[in-house]
Amino acid sequence: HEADAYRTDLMTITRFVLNEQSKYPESRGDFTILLSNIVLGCKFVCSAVNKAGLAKLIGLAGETNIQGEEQKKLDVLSNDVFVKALVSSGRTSVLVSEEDEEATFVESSKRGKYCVVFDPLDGSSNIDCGVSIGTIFGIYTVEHSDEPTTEDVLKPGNEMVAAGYCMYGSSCMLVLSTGTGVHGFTLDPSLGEFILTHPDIKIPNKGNIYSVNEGNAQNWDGPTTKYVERCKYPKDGSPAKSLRYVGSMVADVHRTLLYGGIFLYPADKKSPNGKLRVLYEVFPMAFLMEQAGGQAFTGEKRALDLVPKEIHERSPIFLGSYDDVEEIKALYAAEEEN
Ligand code: P6P
Repeated sequence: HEADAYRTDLMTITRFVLNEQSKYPESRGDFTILLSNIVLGCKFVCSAVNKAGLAKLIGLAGETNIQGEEQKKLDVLSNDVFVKALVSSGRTSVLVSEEDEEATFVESSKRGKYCVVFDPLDGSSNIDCGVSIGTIFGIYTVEHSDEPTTEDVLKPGNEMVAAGYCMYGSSCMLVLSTGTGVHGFTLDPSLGEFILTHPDIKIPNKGNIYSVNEGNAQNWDGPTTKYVERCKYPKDGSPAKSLRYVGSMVADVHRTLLYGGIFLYPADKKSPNGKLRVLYEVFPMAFLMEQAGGQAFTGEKRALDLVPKEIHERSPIFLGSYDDVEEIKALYAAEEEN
């Protein structure tokens, strides 16, 4: 019977990307190779994250491995895996990681045409309490400059060619856009393959969830304060919004993408540029939101139009359902006028 037969038409992420690649006859498959190395990194981190709690319980953490190296913290380990996978792919020139103060410039024999900016394990402070965490990445192409420099990555998000995240939660889910919509793939651990489970994700135009750290409310500026007030005490008789805040960006953004609503990390008096990093948190999530029919705003402009000056620069961010972000844009515009 068809019903109980195994699904034989498995759309794996590799097959999906190859299908995309076939749309560009001149493509030499570089992106497919790059992505397969990012996918390898995600599978490794998924496995390590799922063992983390266990390791702690049975005291594996803190032991030294055969090289006599101290058991590394999960985010350092994740970073090492991604850097090594990306360099050995032979398809990258510059890497920027949340974990590394300086950019990584790939030596010439292994250099390729992509620059990857990533947070290998965002929200890692949440690991010990079992909250979902994630890897976030964005991909630029680099013009063939003889020596790569940070100029190759200090580019506006609107020049990114792809972006995505992998969430390590109840299941391991990779959400990716290469510029033709947003697609979700779920890891089938028995196959070790990411299978297309959420083709062409579209965010609802309006949601009834707002997601912000209310603990910072005393430091917010006028427009954010007004917007959150409206979420809680709507003037137009509509129901108040629900507050959902995990405190792990990938988890909060993933819920916003699937259920709709708005995620806010505003500027505040303590952090005038907010907390989230432009290159490897704001840009990739803004890219995905726009590809899914939503939008992302910094309080001043479209997030993807920001031009970062340094690789770990921060920016305020308001992203999610198109209509919800429109509302806060109007409040900031009104503030501009007076
Ligand atoms: P706060 C996690 O540390 C993180 O970088 C993001 O994943 C998350 O959205 C944000 O910080 C949470 O910050 O100040 O609300 O704890």
